Amino acid sequence: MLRIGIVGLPQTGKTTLFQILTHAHGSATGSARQEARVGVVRVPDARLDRLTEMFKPQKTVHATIEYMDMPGSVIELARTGVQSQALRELDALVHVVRAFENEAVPTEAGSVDPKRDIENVELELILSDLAVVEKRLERLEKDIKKQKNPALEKELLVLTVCKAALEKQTPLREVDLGAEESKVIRGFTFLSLKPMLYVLNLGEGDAAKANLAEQFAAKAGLKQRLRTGVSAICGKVEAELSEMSDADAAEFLLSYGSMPVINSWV
Ligand SMILES: Nc1nc2c(ncn2[C@@H]2O[C@H](COP(=O)(O)OP(=O)(O)O)[C@@H](O)[C@H]2O)c(=O)[nH]1
Ligand SMILES: [Mg+2]
Repeated sequence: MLRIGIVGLPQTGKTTLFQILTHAHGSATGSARQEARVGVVRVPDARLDRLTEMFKPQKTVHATIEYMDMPGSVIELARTGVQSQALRELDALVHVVRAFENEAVPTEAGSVDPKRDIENVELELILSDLAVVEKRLERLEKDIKKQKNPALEKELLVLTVCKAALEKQTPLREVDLGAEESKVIRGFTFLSLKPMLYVLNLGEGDAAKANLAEQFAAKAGLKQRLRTGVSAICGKVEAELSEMSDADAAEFLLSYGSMPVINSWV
């Protein structure tokens, strides 16, 4: 099962997105403050439906995804040893980036600036990995001096490449390591190595602007990055939609003049 962590700064819409994806109910700011909430969803798959129809098996097993609503600030999580463990266990990250203005919902930095937030969080993931790499390299150099060992030398080589990338502030997910090299570093569960999907959480006024995610991705230099995707939603509209019947949802959508579900992958 794929484990995907919904991360970001406080008050960006993480819990809202979690609730949309998992249809979980309850207060967005309630008891889920301290611990990550977990929701398992079945992945819709038209091919599987067709096969089930054709073969009528006793049981149909969908692929599942586990979403974790990671509370608080991902920066704090990445900085704290014990808590970063929860991040390390994830297969991929969804970074919810606040793009909606709402004075009633304060932002941590005092203003809405998606590009800044993305860069700050990325830097934190990179610094966390760099600390791990430096510590391991120190140890490796000592061990290799004592005794020649091809496996350790290989590890040294790969980690040196990683260190150089991290020092240039390049996340490891964007480093094109070979299969064998990737295997060497798998055990470190580096944070900046995890595939990343940025989800821009737009204001209601922007809900109908279908190409906003793409424009933003281009401006923020996020296009054509390895293992990186950009998408946009309007959390508030989506949250309302997910509570409605299909008929009500269709009517509600019409009032927006177009589909508020903005989904652009780059
Ligand atoms: N205006 C507006 N408010 C939103 C949107 N998404 C979330 N919010 C509000 O922002 C607040 C924080 O959302 P929440 O999902 O709890 O953020 P979290 O702290 O990242 O989990 C809540 O009051 C939400 O109703 C949005 O797209 N537009
Ligand atoms: Mg939350």
